[in-house]
Amino acid sequence: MCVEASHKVFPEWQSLQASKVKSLHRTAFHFQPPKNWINDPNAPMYYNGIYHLFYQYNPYGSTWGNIVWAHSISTDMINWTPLDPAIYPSKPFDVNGTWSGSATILPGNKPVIVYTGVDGQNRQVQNIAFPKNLSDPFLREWVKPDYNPVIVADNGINASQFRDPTTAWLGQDGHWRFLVGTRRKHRGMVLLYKSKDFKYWWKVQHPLHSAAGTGMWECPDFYPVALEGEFGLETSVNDYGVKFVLKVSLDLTRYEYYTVGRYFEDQNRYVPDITSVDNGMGLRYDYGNFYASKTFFDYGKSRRILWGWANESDTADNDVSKGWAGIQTIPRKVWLDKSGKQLLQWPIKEINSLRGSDVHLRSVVLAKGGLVEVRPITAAQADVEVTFLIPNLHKAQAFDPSWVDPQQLCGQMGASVQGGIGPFGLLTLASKNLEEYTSVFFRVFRGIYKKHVVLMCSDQSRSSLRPEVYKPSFGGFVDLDLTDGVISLRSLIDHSAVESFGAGGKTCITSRVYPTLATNEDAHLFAFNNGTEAVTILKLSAWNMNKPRIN
Ligand code: DQQ
Repeated sequence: MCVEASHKVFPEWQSLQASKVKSLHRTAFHFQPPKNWINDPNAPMYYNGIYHLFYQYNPYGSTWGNIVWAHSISTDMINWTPLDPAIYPSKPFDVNGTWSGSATILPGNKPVIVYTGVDGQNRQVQNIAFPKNLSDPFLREWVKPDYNPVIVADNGINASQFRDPTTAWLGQDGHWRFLVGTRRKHRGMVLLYKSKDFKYWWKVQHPLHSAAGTGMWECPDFYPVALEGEFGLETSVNDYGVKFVLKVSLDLTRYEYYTVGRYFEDQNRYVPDITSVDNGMGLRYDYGNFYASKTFFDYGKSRRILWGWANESDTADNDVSKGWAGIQTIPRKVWLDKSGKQLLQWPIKEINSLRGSDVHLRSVVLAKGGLVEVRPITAAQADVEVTFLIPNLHKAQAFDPSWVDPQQLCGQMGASVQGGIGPFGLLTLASKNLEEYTSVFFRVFRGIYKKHVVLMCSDQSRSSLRPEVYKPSFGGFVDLDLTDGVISLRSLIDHSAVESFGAGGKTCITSRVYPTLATNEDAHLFAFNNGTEAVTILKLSAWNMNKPRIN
């Protein structure tokens, strides 16, 4: 086994087709192709009324390898139609790989893709591709001009660590710009390239931004967010009413981090706000299984949409035997929180169109040890929204300031470890007698520097009776003013995926799990409280989710 572009390569498996695709644990309303391996979402875009999603895909097996850009289209980002791969190795400048990249809509309404090619000498280079026929509404075929590559690694850049161009933006000076991820020794960074014509590119002397000790920055994303309101901004907007977000996918940890800050275009620098931790330990879009994400500006609905890849938590030989691996998370709208310190994320509203029959609870008190089954519902394929009220906030246990790692804390204090206020939340994908469940819950502590510290966990440790599965207890803190004692949780449950949104999308966690008992009709959903203090379910609504047409 070796590692390439951070993906484990199993040479003996990368072209091994499963004889039959196993449907157990396949998701119903998440984006998946019918079989094989997928990873990063690429070049998502909205063009003339159609959403395009490209993604890294292995046409020959369910581990990473033989990567092409698979292509699907949609009018609602819920139902998807597959097309033939749009970009695949075919030229000297990408003969060894067509890796991740992004789309830009050029003036005159002309889309262009910039992607990383791996050339004949295994160097990572940046290439561009245009639609062959702009009057084809589906943009099926893409042409790579012979003047590619448009960027090669110059002296001082490690050509095997030089990839994943961002969407380009147009500066005040009329020059295009995009970023490419790289590292110098252990310093992760994004290099800034400029062009007048999108063909000839030159590198700005210094990186737009870098951080010591963070290693290779994969799949960077850089975009403006409005200081007020939930609407999104086109990537070239840069005025007094905006801040900027820089997101990087850290190859070292396989987690993603973002900062919120200012972009000084004339100095070619991005400076994170002092409230944004900038050392690879700061804010994350998602504290669970979520990587290589990318946003795009949806011209149709003036919002910014985030796609992320949720890999399997299963072993590679199980991926091979089930014949598929990887899903894309539900597209999320992203915007800046009122505090200006973090983003908020929420599943696109189109997902609500899949909601079928429903069940509602109101004003249910969950005393210490309380457990309420939410039924009748197809708990393996559901959308749940719940609002809790914590009446006795003063009973919260003290927070120890040495608890800096939320994931570690969730690992030590699972759903079965009694607390003061919490753990309370949901047991998703639960078997009838609770041999299996994925718990998504909160704990509230009394803080020192702030009134309350809220911890959110998505705990996979009891998710499956199968011992070989990776079962972390993911966790993140929720920056919430709890004075009214109200906190909300939404979970999208889809057979092997549990995507959860705490406090209106302040903290999000995606889990991939493989129950053996809690499958299909045998899956259950519970609300629970394992704190000494009672909490009240002010309102809970759960819906069966219908299955859209996906690929
Ligand atoms: N996946 C791609 C690379 C990228 C990595 C290769 C991130 O371009 O750096 O499949 O998952």
